[in-house]
Amino acid sequence: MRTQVGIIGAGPAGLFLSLLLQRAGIDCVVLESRSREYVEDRVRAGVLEHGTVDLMEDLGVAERLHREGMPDPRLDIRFNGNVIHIDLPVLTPGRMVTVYGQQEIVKDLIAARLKRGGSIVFEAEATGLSGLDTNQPTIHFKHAGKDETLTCDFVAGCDGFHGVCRPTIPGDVLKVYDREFPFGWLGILSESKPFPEMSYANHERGFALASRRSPRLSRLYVQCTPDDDVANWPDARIWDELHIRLGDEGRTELAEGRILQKAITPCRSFVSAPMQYGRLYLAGDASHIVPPTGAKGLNLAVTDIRVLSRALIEFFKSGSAARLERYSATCLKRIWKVVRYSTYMTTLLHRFPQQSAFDRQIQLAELEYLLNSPAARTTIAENYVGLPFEEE
Ligand code: FAS
Ligand code: PHB
Repeated sequence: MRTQVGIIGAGPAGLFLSLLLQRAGIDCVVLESRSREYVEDRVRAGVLEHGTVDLMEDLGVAERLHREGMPDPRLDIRFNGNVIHIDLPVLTPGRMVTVYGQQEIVKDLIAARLKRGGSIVFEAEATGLSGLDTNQPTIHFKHAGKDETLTCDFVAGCDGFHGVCRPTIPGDVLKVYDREFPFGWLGILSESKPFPEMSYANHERGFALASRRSPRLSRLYVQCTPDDDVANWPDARIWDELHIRLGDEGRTELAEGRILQKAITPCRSFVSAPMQYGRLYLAGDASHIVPPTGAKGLNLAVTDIRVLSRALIEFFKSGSAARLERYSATCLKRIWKVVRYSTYMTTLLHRFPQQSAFDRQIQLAELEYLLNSPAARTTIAENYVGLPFEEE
């Protein structure tokens, strides 16, 4: 097989890239190791920044998003009986976020890609790359029990944190920045009336979050140990901890319901640089992950793709490689600001096992400061809705 851009991974990064390149008349092929059903059922992120919604509108794939997505003007932070209200349109005039499940975005993007005649090869697992230092790199992959190759002008590594692309960059070239937090998130999807607001909680027993996917579907999280197992979390224990940590001891606020999905996600900040090597360009989780506290993983993948698609289109249209050469530097400036924000929110809201009494007082003082300072709340708001996109 041959194409101009070989895209590994049909997550948000790979799918958005395929639609942007296709619209510019650039031939690309998406290779995805899992089945279509699997990727469309994978429950993950849920909060879309303004910029992500704008991109979906720009690509003409936002019709269902506007019908089923939920514009979210506010987030609450609960601690010690207090509630910090962060009103997004007040603090960042005219801006807010939209709640819409990542799996719904993936469905919309796959449908659009296929309807527009683009190709996605499902159950095609990339096993390696060769020729990255030439202008004809090759992706080696397995499909239908056969060893196949895809030769291209460029490879887009959109294969997530456990993909094959990042490890292709030599160890003496790739620098890794890594912080594993001493806790994870147990996330559930439940058939229950959601909380009216996006509600985060810092509680003595640990962090909790009440989010949603629809007026009848709740997305709820509790902090757990990093090596925890869902088997340790029967439904009753999950609901008990959610009621307590969200300050609903009277059990009058949080509605319970049938739990449809349970999974544990580690909390980790990870950045790898550079995000390019020869004709390979990494985007999204293939290059970086952030703790889910800031609701940024998906949105950061999208901003990488905005930069990469623009650079590739410029190359194919004008022959200029200027944007490609500075791709990594351009993305990393924003990535580190988002990692900073996600790390700040994670440090603010979780109970750290080794937390000293001093650190606990600092954490509570930070929360009190947010409670009483519009300026402090504005800094959270402007990061939460999404920092301005500094077009290069
Ligand atoms: P993805 O991981 O989404 O996509 C990579 C794709 O590449 C996958 O479909 C994979 O099957 C495929 N692939 C991997 N190796 C391959 C190979 N060798 N060949 C072919 N294909 C291959 N973010 C939030 O903002 N909020 C959340 O609540 C949240 N929860 C999360 C929960 C979990 C369990 C995980 C893992 C992540 C979560 N995230 C969350 C982050 C998540 O949303 C990512 O940021 C987002 O999926 C990034 O998109 P991609 O970069 O496209 O990577
Ligand atoms: C979600 O709805 O999945 C969600 C919301 C806010 C976060 C993380 C995840 O910070």
